[in-house]
Amino acid sequence: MKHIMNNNKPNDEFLRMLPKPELHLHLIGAIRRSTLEDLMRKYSVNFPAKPGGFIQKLKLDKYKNLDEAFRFEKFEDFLRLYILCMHVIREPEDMERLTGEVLEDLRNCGVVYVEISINLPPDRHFNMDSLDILNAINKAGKRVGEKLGIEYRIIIDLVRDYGPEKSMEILNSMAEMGDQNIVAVDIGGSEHRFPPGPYREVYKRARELGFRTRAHAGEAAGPESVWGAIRELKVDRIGHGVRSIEDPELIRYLVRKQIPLEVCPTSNIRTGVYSSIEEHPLRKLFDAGVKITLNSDDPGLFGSNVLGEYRLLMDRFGFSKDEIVKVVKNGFESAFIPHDRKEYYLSRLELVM
Ligand code: ES4
Ligand code: ZN
Repeated sequence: MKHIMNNNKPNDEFLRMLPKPELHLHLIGAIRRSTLEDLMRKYSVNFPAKPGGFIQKLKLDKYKNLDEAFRFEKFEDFLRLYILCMHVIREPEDMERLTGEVLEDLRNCGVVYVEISINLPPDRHFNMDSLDILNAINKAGKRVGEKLGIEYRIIIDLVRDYGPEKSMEILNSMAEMGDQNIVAVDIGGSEHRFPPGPYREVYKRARELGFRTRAHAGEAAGPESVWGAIRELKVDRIGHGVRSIEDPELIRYLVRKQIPLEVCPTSNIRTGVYSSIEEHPLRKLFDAGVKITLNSDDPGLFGSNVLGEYRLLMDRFGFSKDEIVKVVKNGFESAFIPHDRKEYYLSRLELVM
């Protein structure tokens, strides 16, 4: 009679114990606040801004202190804070520390598999080139991942603001770097200013090189951006995609093809895509049969974490246990790993049910 006793109402312990995937996480945006402060001290990047200094160049000088900068309400202001973080990750040891801490924080939320996004700068970034960055991530990733029991892969964000030519250069350099645990490419950055179309050849080349693909779309721009990612770039997954809800034909297409959306509700509130959780279309997307996955995007900068996103499913979107498990399964099924690895994670889920 277990199934009668067993209600379908989730609780915190259930959410924590579920072995979860995280498919949409920017490594830089996952930085701990305390680590950002440490690194700012290390490199003497301080508020208030000095004339001609970096804080001013980045237009962060309208803030008196870091607290104020963390209260961004617009995507542009968020990106400025993101660039400040990049600016104080200068040495391989900074990158290793960041990676180790991020994996530790994820594991504490019950994440067992993560795809980490990172952008490779077009030029040397202080004391690191692209290979130094990847080596640092893989060094910490291997060590901490094995110790804590969390598997990771890397997604390279080609950043639309760099333009397709620069992106193609970065992509071609990736082909020469040997095995770096990279599974896919992405275009993040300013979606509203850079539509996907011009990236068609970059994505074609990425597939030829054996990479899987996703694009940020339907976050800062509307359904046409998602259509572009699908038709022009032929992506495997959509980063965000929530604004697909504005086009019923697109919703039917996403359902029929089961194209995964990487939904990040807290991110959408913090960057102003929706003004409240009540307005967020997550529940509508799920009920329509869209294959949604749940992710945290930039938890360090949003002051959130993956577990908090699952709490939103439970407390604010009214998801049952079964519905939450469906979202977790969607994530493992959509991961850029071989079929047998997916089966492994799906079977681990069975054990906690
Ligand atoms: C993004 Cl770094 C980052 N975080 C959240 N949303 C994004 N869209 C494009 N880049
Ligand atoms: Zn993102």
